[in-house]
Amino acid sequence: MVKIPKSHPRYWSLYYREKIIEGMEKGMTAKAGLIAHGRGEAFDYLIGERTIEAAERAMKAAVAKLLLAKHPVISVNGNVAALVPKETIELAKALNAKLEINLFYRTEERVKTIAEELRKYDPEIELLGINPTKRIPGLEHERGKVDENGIWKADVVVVPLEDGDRTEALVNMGKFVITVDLNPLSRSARMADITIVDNIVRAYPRMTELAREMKDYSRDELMKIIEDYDNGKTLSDVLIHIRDRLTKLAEGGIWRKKTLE
Ligand code: PTJ
Repeated sequence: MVKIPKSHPRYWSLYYREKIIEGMEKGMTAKAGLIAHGRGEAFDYLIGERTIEAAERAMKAAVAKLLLAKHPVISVNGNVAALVPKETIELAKALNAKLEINLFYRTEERVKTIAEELRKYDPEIELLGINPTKRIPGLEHERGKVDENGIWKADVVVVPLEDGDRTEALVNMGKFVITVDLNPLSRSARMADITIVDNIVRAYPRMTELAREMKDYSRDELMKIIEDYDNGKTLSDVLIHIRDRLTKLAEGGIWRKKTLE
């Protein structure tokens, strides 16, 4: 990994970019994952590279739903394994959720490499999706393979940084789908039951904090949070946030003022 000086004004952005490149070089992240990351970066710029109120609201509803779930599963893909391996394990533990490696561009080699990466952070962690025997109806080829004890059986599934097709197929299977996606306009964002429009590097640690806080809430309190939640409003609020932010920037002037001589 290229060493980036901490003093660099874009340190964190470059740091995670290097993580994704490293993930690809290790054989975890798909080449298309680099493109997906760039798209995420662009939306993060528009949002302001921070967790906005609409995302916080969505995270709270997601955590409430996951705490109430009978069989919650968190899906792991190549981008997630490169960016937040440790944080994914922490979140699964805080929620008592299972982890399933589920890849869009599935190869057995990638599954194995991702499992090895995750086990660096917890050698005992249970990982599903290694030998999946079930298939998501309507999804062709490798990407539809799921674990009988994982996504197949799950009532609530977290599918971050996901392709819209698979999100839709999971919704059609009757799953409650939670996604983390920086693009509020993506098919995944619009298909999911709860959409967290935030960078996964910020969202997962915050969700873990929320899970630890909310695990003592009563069933009624958790149900109320879910009932009051409106995903359509969340997505609208994100778009309004971007619009207002861009208007403010355009009116205030963001360019370096320079006198031409
Ligand atoms: O590892 P695989 O084989 O399962 O493949 C993973 C990718 C990401 C290549 C695959 O799922 C894919 O093609 O996804 P899409 O359709 O490009 O969607 C990924 C979405 O994640 C895009 O809408 C991005 O804006 C968003 N995204 C990218 N990086 C982040 C992100 N959202 C949150 N946090 C990020 N760091």
